[in-house]
Amino acid sequence: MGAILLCSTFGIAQDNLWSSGRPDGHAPISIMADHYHKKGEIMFSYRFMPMWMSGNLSSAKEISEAEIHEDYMVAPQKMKMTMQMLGFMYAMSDGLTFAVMGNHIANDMDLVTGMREGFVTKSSGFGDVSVSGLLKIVNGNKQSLHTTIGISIPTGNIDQRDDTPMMANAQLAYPMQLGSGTWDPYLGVTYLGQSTNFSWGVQPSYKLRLGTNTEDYALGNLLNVVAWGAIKASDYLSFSTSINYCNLGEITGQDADLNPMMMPLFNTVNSGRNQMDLGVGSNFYISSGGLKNLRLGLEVKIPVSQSVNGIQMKNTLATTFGVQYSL
Ligand SMILES: [Cu+2]
Repeated sequence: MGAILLCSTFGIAQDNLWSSGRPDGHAPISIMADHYHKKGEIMFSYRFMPMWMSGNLSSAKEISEAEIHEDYMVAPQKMKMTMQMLGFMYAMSDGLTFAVMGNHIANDMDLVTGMREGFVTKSSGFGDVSVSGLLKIVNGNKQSLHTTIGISIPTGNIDQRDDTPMMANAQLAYPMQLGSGTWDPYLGVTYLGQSTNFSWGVQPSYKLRLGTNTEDYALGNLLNVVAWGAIKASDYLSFSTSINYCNLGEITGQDADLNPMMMPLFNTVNSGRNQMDLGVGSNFYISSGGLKNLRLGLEVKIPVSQSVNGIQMKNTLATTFGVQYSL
């Protein structure tokens, strides 16, 4: 009720509305569901998101391959995960925007045995599809608040296999799989604010896993909190910085095809992490002409602190390049 009153009070002065019609009217490109649309608007987006891992951590400290080989036959060395994401948004009304996202994932992992034999495993294919509704709570006084309620549908394959020196067509580690295998509802709240030359936002979100998947496990729940600020350098260019905290829970259950003594990422004790990332990015926005409402975004994120349960790979860099176009 309070929100409705606020909405109608602030809604009178159109100049006072928070607006997406500027380069920093969208959050840094790695952030999803940061904005909603006006009734009838449609938006398509494409994101290219490579991320890299290198070396291993035991809790928050680096651990050598030799130390890993004391307990496991194989040690992971490097991993690259490339996600490509397609998104579609449609505003059914000024208060409700519908969003669907699908992705394609390609993973590469370099590993080494205790006998120093190196090998590579690969997996690729379509990941999970998410469907969500973005509900505007209030927009006024150059500030906006909305909530996102969604569900991730387990379309991604979780039986990815590849040949290894130990076994042909071996089940691959949990992080090499393409989806969670479970239906994952999520809830997020996004606060946005802007002044003439600056903008900022905060978005906490939580993703829950329902039940266990066909391989008898469930990934940990995911808490994510991101805050960002941006400066509008001109009508078409902005620069941003962001700080992201995430807490991913431990895997429950286990995939019977994965021998926990083989390598750290086959053992669910080595799952779940806390991580803080610092990001810098830029948005480019065309506000008029034939390419009106075309946006390009680039963001680079570097982990500034990470602490893992047990032994896991160390994240080193995550980048996002994206194109968005609204009609
Ligand atoms: Cu959009």
